[in-house]
Formats: sequence, structure tokens, C-alpha cells
Amino acid sequence: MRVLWIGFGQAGGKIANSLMGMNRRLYSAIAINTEEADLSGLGNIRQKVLIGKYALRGRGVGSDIDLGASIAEKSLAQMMDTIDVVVRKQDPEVIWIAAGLGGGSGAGGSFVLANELKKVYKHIPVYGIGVVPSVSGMPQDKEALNLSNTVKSFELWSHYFNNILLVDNQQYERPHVTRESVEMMFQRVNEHLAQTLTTIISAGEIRPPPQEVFSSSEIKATMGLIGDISTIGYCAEEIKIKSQFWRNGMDPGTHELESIIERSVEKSSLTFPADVTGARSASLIVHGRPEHLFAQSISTGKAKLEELTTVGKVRYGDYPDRRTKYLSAITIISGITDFSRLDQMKKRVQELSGSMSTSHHSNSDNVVDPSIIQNLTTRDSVSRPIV
Ligand SMILES: Nc1nc2c(ncn2[C@@H]2O[C@H](COP(=O)(O)OP(=O)(O)OP(=O)(O)O)[C@@H](O)[C@H]2O)c(=O)[nH]1
Ligand SMILES: [Mg+2]
Repeated sequence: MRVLWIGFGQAGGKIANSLMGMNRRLYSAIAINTEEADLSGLGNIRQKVLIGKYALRGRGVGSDIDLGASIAEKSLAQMMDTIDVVVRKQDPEVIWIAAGLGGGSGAGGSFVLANELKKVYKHIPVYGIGVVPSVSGMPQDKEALNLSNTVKSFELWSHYFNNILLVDNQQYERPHVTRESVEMMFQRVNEHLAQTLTTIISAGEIRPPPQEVFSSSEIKATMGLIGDISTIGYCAEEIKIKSQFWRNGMDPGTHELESIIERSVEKSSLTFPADVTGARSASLIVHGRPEHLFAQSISTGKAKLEELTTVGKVRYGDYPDRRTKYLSAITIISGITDFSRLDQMKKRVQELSGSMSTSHHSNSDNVVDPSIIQNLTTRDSVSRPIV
């Protein structure tokens, strides 16, 4: 599937940059930011758009969503000029905007841009990747700002995208590893996400085609058009390689594969933690050496996923790969109904705004300029199928 990645803000730019490093044939990418310095580090992306240059002098919006949204609104023509050139040249099947929900530029700008993209390219679905921040170790005022931004931008985003994939940095924390810096952890999240998405997106492109091809139309059918929220599960085991007897690893049998498939939807395996029961759709991709892709285990594993998610028919594709050292299952779950993680964040924001009511740092009282929202179309436009 040909994808145009748009990285908005710092987190989004770095994610798009990691993705661009994975497959230059299928991908194109554009980075957008209000902060000049953050654009310069993105070595894999050639198309960069600095917005709000005169108002902000290339120094960013400092976590202010409202300002992020209003700068984006004023910069639509500038962004669309660059996007249009890439769309004409690459003819992407989907446009996917990545951004951190806890910041200002990406969180505030992405939904404004998504709305415009849907109006202009009626036949191209527009998906989001929303990064949920981890706040461990943050001072309280910063925590409050990150969390209130997340809650607010998620609400705003949910009206404008055809689908939002949530990626929670907290899922990738390793409390026992003390030597990893925040930057290194971000990098690990970005690379893991880029790898997982690339496996899904390129599964249908391998030649000769596998038994069960996972095509672009199946990805699009899983994601839908009605603004579903999705999470992706991943579980992998290192396999034993006979010529490398000194390395660890297992010799996978049918039982191991079933277990890998089942564990891919455990809460701890998901990009965003949720109870997957009640989801609207799901797809499974099994990646491994051809001799390990046991049809019987896949069908048992798939049945297990149908039971766990209550999705009637889980879509499926193989990704045979003779050189891989792993056997892995990736499961996309779309239309999740459990948002307890975000509810907890809301509670925490209230708690913090109570305890900080005397300070001036609370950001919870500013709202996006209503005129911006009025100019954008409402959720109805999301539920109308794109033909
Ligand atoms: N996974 C991941 N998360 C990141 C990365 N960089 C930042 N974040 C997270 O994303 C949140 C949003 O931050 P940014 O992306 O820096 O915000 P921005 O869109 O640039 O907005 P402003 O800097 O406020 O203008 C941060 O609080 C972090 O939690 C990254 O490279 N990867
Ligand atoms: Mg920034």
C-alpha cells in the first residue's frame, strides 16, 4: 500500500522519519512543524514545511494546542501546496498523519489539516497516529499540561479522522532499565511502531505472493472510515536457527504459534492498552519463515481472536520471510470501546488542577478558538462513506 506519512510536530516528525527509513518504494513523507530546529534533524525526509514562521520565529508554540490549531488554520495553503505536489507524484492510497497528543503543534495542527485533506482528496482516507504521553517522573505542572492536552486533542481529533491509531508511550516503559534516556525510549517506540506498521503495509506486496495476501483493501476495510479508534498488538518469539547453535531460541510447533497469536492481543502487547472485547474489526498478520506458518495453528489462533474481540470475521494475511529470526503475530484491532486509560487521565487532570488551583500553570481552561471549529466540518462528515 502506498502511504503518504505526514509527521506533525516533534513526535510526529520523528515517527514519520523512522517510517521513511523502512520502505522508500511504498512511502513518501512530509514533516510539518512550528519549530525550525526539530525539522532539521529529520534525515530521511526531504519535504519539510515550517509554519507560523513570522508569528513564532521558528521557535514553536510551547504546548499550546489552541495556538497550534490557529497557526495550522492560517498555514493551510502553505501545507497543501507541498502535499499536493507529493500526492500528484506518488498517488498515495492513504494519508496518515502522526503527532503527539500531549504537545501543541502536532496535537492542535493535525486535526485542522486532516479536515482539509478530507475535503480536497475525497477518495483518500486520512488516518491519524496519536501518541499518548508517558508522564512518569514529570513535575506536576508539566504532567497536568501533557495530560490535559492529550484529553483535549483526542476529543478534537476524534471528529476529523477516518481512523486514529493510538500509541501509548507508557506501554513501552521499562522500569527496570535505568540507563535508558527519554530520547532513547522515544527512539525505541518510533522504530518499533515503524517496523510493525511496515510489516502490515508491505505484507501484500511481497513477491511471489503468499497463500493469503493481505492487500491494501483489507487494511482499509479494517481501519474503516467512520473515525474508529485502533490499537495494534504485537507478539514475537526468537526462533532457533540450526546453523547458529550457540544462540537461544525455540523451535516453533503448532502450539507455540497459537500462543503467539493469542498473546498479541494481551493488554501489555498493544500500542494502546484496552480490553479488546467489542471491537468493530480486526486483522491478523503472521510473519515468519515459511515452514513455521502452520495453517492449522493460524486458523485456531484466528478463531481465538474472534472469540476474544467478538469480531465476526478476523481478516488474515501471511508474511513469509526466509531470513527472519522471529515468528511473530501482529493484530490490528479497530473500533475499540475501552478508553479507561484516557478516563484515568481525565481524573488525574482534575486531581492536579485541584491541587494546583493557586498556580498559574494550568492550561485546562483555554479552549480552541470556536471560529476554527466552526469552519471545520463535524463528525457527520466522517461517517459519510468516501466513494
Ligand atoms: N513516541 C514518541 N513520543 C514522543 C517523541 N517526541 C515527543 N514525544 C511525546 O509527544 C509529546 C508531544 O510532544 P511534541 O511532539 O514534542 O509536541 P509538538 O507537536 O512538537 O508541539 P510543541 O512542541 O508544543 O509545539 C511529548 O510530551 C512526548 O510525550 C518521539 O520521538 N516519540
Ligand atoms: Mg515541538
